[in-house]
Amino acid sequence: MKSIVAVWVLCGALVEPAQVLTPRGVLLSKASFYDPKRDFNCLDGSGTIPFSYVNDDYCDCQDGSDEPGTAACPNGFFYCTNVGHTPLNIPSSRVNDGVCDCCDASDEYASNANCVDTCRELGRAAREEAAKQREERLKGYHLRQSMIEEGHKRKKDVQIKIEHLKKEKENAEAIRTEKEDIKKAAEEPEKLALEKYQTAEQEKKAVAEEEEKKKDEQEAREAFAHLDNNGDGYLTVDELQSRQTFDTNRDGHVSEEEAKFYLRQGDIMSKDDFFNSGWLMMRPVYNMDKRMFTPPSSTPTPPEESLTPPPPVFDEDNYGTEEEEDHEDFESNLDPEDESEDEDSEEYDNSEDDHDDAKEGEQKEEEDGPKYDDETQKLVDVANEAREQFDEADRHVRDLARELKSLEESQEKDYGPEEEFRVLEGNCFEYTDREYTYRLCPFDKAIQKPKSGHGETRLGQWGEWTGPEEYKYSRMLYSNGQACWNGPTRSADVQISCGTETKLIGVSEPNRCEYLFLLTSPAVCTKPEETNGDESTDHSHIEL
Ligand code: MAN
Repeated sequence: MKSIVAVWVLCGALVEPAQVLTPRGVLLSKASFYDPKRDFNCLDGSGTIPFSYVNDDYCDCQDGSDEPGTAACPNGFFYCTNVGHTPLNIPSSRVNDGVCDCCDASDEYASNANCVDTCRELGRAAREEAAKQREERLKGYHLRQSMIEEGHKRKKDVQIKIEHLKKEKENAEAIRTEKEDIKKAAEEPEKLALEKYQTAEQEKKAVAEEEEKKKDEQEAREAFAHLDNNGDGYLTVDELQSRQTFDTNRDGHVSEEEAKFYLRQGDIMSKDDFFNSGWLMMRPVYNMDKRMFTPPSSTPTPPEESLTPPPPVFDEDNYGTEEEEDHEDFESNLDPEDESEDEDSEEYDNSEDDHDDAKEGEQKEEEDGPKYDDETQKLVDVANEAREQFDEADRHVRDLARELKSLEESQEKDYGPEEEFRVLEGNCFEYTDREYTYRLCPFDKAIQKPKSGHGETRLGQWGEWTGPEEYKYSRMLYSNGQACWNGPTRSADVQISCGTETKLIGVSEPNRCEYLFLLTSPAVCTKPEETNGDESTDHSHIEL
């Protein structure tokens, strides 16, 4: 049943010094298991067969080890020696399948594929390519040595600069303390001299406030007398209902509810309550009411266009443009939220007022002469000069502190085990594809810029080394970039391979807003292994 097709291959060219015969397709290192004088033990121990069953085109062993030279076992492997090039392990199914897989043509010994042995040519080309790559790697490795040297030098220089800056900062701090003392000494007499001005100013202000208060009180008294129709010292619902100005919903008459609103929900309001709180509510509408009986100062405006509720009913002929202003006052009294808004806008207005005041002050000063007497002015000038000098000294200290901080931070960064990446700091590398130009500034940031259009997108800030444990310096992560619409923040993964130049050779976006940068750099070039001079005998095998 089993035809014995034990085909023997002479591998003398490869094996020194003793010549070994192996069945077809057997890996040289396993040749000793195939001894024609003994039964064959399947390599996985699944059985023992007569040696004549080896390569008989029938699969006996579970691991396919009895059929290294045929396609009989689905899980077997065929070994091509490929003399002159690299040996290869191919799946047994490729034996005699009409396709040349082994460059020495050994896998197609019984097919019509007419394969020819091209191992020597291919081997030569591969060796040339390998030599070229080795050369590049070596060149990169030497460049890496210079990067290391430069990195160490820079680290030392930065350290020297840090020490220098620390001293400079100490001096600057001492100067600042001096200037601060001078400033304090100058401000003391200035403060005393200005106090008398401030006191006069405050007194003037107090008088003005007092006058204003009196004016308000007088106004309130007059208003009360006016509203208190029967002069009994109380305001009543009836009395307010007789004043159209309290018709807040403009339905033509003042309802009891509207009147009570101004009486703080009561039926009656005493004079004291009116002065304490009632007047504050009534004043805006009352003043409006007053104006309605004053001849207009400008063309009347139709009510519907200019007013929003709750305005008073008014005499169209007497309606003036100031009404809106009063209406706002009215609303601010009714609605606490509006009040805060009004405060805001008042604040805003105040700043303008301040500005105007300052201008006015300047003008006034020009008109009235200098603000202070000679002696005070001198003290103010001396204090101003001292303040300026202190500010300058303080600025200097802060500038030095900033510079120092940035250098110290840079000193703490991980520029690789031998400082080999340090020289890349401060440089940027670009790559342009169809849509974008990408820029990588090592230890700083990664950027994306559309070719057409403006603006840059931050893809990430320098984060950390993320390579595998054995060589973590082969990968960098730039994280916390601009947020992706409806997605995560952008990030860039930078994978570094050996090259004679630090260069971006590709950028892609494998996942939305996650970018992959391919960077070559001598910084990752390791020393190539020494070759033994006979590259044709490279017998490492590759399993397909
Ligand atoms: C921009 C670019 C793209 C990114 C989209 C996500 O167009 O940053 O790379 O995929 O935003 O919306």
